[in-house]
Amino acid sequence: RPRGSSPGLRVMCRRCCKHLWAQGCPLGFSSHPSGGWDGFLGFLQSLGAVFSFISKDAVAKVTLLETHRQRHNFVSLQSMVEQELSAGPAALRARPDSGCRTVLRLHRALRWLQLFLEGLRSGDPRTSVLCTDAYNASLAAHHPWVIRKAATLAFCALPSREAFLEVMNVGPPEEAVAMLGEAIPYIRDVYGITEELFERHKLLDLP
Ligand code: 1PZ
Repeated sequence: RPRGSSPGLRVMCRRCCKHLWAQGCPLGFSSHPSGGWDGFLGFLQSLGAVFSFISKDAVAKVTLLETHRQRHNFVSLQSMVEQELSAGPAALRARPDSGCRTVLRLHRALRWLQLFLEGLRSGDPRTSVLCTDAYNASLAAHHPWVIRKAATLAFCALPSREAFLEVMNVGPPEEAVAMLGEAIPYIRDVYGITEELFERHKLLDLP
């Protein structure tokens, strides 16, 4: 997609976040396919090739979850966790393609997103700094050195705050900021629900 043509965050935030939140699910299980992540990923892809190593991984994860959802008819994140745990926690830990370990990666990325969007909303113009800080406070702890290095390099290519608010395609900057204020609480709620569920089932460190 060319720059600026992404329905991106507007679609994500106004519609998908509400779907996600309604079902308490971060992914794949709402009435909206892929449960909201497609809005973000379209937006990420519109930011250009520098971010494609990130979007490729995210697309692979969303696709895996969508395949699992269709194959097993999962209706909620909770039902997926229950089904995958039914063979016991050891069997789940041994699976490199489980829905749970995949959701966990996106769950950590959602924390990054929340922190980053909060920073963007705050008015701080230094997008790369906001992004790096959000990353260091979330995903970085779970990534090996090379990934941290590559991610930090990619963040330098982020557009300015003005350009960023513009590619969000919401309208004038003030409107984009207002939309963030509307969307962030949904992201926070979805994050909290998943965190609680995974903590209860001791899944927060799935390899
Ligand atoms: C707008 C700028 C976008 C920055 C996004 C910040 C996230 C940086 C993540 C960099 C890692 C990408 C490379 C792949 C990493 C994978 O090794 C890990 C672990 O998965 P495993 O190897 O265990 O299967 N993948 C992740 O941590 C998931 C990363 C998903 C990133 C989704 C970003 C959503 C962006 C929305 C944009 C508005």
